[in-house]
Amino acid sequence: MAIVEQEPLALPAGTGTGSSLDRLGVLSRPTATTGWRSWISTVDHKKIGIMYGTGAMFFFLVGGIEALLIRVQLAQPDGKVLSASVYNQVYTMHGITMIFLVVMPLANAFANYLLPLQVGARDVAFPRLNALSFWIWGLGGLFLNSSWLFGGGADGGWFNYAPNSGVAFSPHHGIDFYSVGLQIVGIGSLISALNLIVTVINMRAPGMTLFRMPVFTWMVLVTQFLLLFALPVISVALFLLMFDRTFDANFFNVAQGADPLLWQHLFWIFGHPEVYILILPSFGIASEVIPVFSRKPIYGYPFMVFSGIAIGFMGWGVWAHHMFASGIGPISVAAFSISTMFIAVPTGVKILNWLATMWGGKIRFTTSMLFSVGLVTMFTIGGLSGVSHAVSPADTQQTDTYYIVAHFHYVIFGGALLGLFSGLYFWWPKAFGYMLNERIGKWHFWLTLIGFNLTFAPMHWLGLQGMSRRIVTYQESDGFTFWNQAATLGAFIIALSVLVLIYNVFASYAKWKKAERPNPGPDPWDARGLEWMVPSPTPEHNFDEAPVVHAQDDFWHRKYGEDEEGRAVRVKATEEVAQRGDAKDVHLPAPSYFPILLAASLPFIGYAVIFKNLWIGVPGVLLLFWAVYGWVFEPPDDPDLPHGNGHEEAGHGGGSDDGEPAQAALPEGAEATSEEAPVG
Ligand code: HEM
Ligand SMILES: [Cu+2]
Repeated sequence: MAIVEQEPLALPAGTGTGSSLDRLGVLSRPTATTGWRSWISTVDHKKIGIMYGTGAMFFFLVGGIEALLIRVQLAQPDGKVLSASVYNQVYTMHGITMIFLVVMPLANAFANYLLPLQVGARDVAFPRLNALSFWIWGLGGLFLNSSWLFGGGADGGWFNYAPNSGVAFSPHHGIDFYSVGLQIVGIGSLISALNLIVTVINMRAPGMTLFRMPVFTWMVLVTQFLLLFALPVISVALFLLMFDRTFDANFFNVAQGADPLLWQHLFWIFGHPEVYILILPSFGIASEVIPVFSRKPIYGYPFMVFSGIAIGFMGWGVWAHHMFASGIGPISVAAFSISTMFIAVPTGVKILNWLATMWGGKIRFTTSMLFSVGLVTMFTIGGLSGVSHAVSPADTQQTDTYYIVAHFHYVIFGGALLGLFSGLYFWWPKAFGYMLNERIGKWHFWLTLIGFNLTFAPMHWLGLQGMSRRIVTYQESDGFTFWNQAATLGAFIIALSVLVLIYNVFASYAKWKKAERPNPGPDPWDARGLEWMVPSPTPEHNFDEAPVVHAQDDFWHRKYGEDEEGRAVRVKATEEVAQRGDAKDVHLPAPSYFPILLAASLPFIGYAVIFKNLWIGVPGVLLLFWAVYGWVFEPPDDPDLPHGNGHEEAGHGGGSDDGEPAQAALPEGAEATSEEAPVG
């Protein structure tokens, strides 16, 4: 079948001719620009980012309710709220949901929305693939949670060690949904990772050299490479587990000579880089927020970037610190103990650089800044307990106790999630055109911080006193009651803080609407990145003209010069350097239904595998072929839609590392600020 480049091929008969399918508007090009059709057919990175965020917040509520159930069960000795088997399912699904369906997609929400803007691009490299990765993630997450409707969730913990994960010990389908569902979700993350990597490499604006990119963009880039290499490892492990459970293979069956440690190695070769996949984007967010609210450039930009890259590399050499008590032998234990201690160095560099950025700065404690400071302090506590795990004899005491549960909640919740909340308050006006209320925001912050520490701090000493993790209950005589009740109270304070956040979103929107939608302007925080150069909310086409970049923090340098003492002096008003966002006929990738259709085929195939029923798979396979067929024949951009607002002329989309813009046309009247001037 010959594919003629560029020329849209004649669409199959019946499309665009009023046939029933056309009346459904499925095969013909979606033209809706508002309403649900515009969302399910969008290929706009900003809308996709907002959908990732909304989906992740939905799953945060699901994972949060599971966390409250855990805490209610453990609030008193001999608890009877949940049975042991349901308890196993609840903490397992809580862990899986919070990691794969909350923190990862929330970070991806920011990456999708911001990365093209921060590098000065119109969109990501492959807009339809981007939509596909979102729908695969979203439908994969629902598929995974649908296990609750088919006998219950996975119950072997979020890392489901073999042989516990075998049918012999977990006969219901929960772990089948885990092995198939995470493979589906993984496909979405992999496609997204490729897309974002190609966007950074190929789509940077003229002059946006790699070492002029914001730290957030760098941390997202490192994260995508970690995803690119880590996801295939867990996919292989899940594939083997699926075969063991569904097709009676023996990859982890001891009786057939297999070694269950294979699963642990495969899981943690993925699992440890996974923790950096969770934290690096939040590190990037803090590196954007702290300079803006300290009114100083990030301290040690190259060190910030290289320490992130170093963490990305070193993260591959520490996985067996999760297996110190699994019998891997003293040599391996010693080696992984040392490598784990080393990884504290680049992490420490980041913490020191954030403190040095704040040092001597004019600090504004906005809600966003408070959450970033929260990240720095809570993550440091988590990092320190992490170093204590690296001391393998001590870890033999700590492993599988609540000391570990405390540790990873301080780094993932205290680090990653607080960082993501910081980003939420920082970029909310850019995405939605109104500010979140700062007073309510500060309530959200303090309730979160107090609830968080009341929940997880006691777990350090509960663990050292011998309270194992994953126990459904304990006896009065164990002496764990008081601090478990404190932890449960803390969990409910966290729940209250989440309600305050939701209230803030709706109350701020209602107040803004009532005030006839006053616009916060392109740069409400007086910030530094290119994303603040375009109006709020960001126009669909992002930039009117390709921004030509001359320095790191280029937008800041357009606004501020430097006096003799090196102090920042305003040289231009924001209105003079910001883009108006009113360009017409901009060349935009066209919406499409085929990404969601293709994604929708995967759960069918998943159910067919789990229930070993090919009939269930038939609609999935048909949908898959139809979607691929439609996708191939659908021109990526509709000839009827407006084209060419001069972006092609400006060589938009092709970053060039020599800093020389290919065919750049600087905006009317704009003059570049002095090259490379480090303005404070
Ligand atoms: C919202 C407040 C939260 C509370 C009250 C909470 C509470 C808990 C508790 C008590 C456990 C231990 C269960 C056990 O071992 O029996 C647990 C496990 C876990 N939590 Fe959370 N958590 C919360 C948020 C989070 C967040 C935000 C994340 C990650 C992003 C997370 C990730 C995990 C993981 C991975 C596990 C391990 C599950 C397993 O043992 O397989 N949690 N959580
Ligand atoms: Cu680890």
